[in-house]
Amino acid sequence: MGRIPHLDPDRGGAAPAMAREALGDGWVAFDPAFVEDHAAWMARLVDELPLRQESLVLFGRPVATPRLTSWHGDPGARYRYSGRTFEPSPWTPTLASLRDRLEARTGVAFNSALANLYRDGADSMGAHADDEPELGPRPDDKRIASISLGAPRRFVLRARDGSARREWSLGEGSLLVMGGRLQEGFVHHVPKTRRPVGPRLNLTFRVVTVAAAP
Ligand SMILES: O=C(O)CCC(=O)C(=O)O
Repeated sequence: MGRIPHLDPDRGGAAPAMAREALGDGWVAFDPAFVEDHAAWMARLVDELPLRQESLVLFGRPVATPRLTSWHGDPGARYRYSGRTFEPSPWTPTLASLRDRLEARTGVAFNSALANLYRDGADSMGAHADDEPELGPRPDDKRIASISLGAPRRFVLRARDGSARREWSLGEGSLLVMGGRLQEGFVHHVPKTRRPVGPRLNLTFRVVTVAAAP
């Protein structure tokens, strides 16, 4: 399938547009079953992706991330995060195939994706907003589509001023899209859990500014 060349929201593909729920100055849209056979997709991706534990700088000190990650995208789709710049690894066949399905569903031409593998309940993601400058200055550029495969985990969205809080159980093929100016007013995190949980692979597809070729 060809790439969708523009950012016309929610018009692409045969699937119906996702219903949006307004949240702060942005919105979220949720489909609990976007990917069927999620365990098979996850097994293929874990095999293909160069997932590794990164060291990030937090509060001036190097800290090993409590999860495995890999960053993928079109050439030049760099991403800066907690003091590190990540060059994109190429799309793998399975990742590209999920990206194409996502484009057909959302009408958004995603050019990059961050993969996070939570090995068990001790792995987590701290509170943050996806508001890096690479995601672009216009509100609608900050559109993040999050596919979760494997064991469900809590995903918590919290208003920075404490006025609102929403959470979803994301896993087993779910899709959550965050758009508008949501990232300005809200942070999100995936808490650790003491419950025995299996591995979960999360893929956040993004549109980042592509660096010019040297
Ligand atoms: O694993 C998740 O659901 C969240 C991932 C996330 O917050 C991110 O990639 O920025």
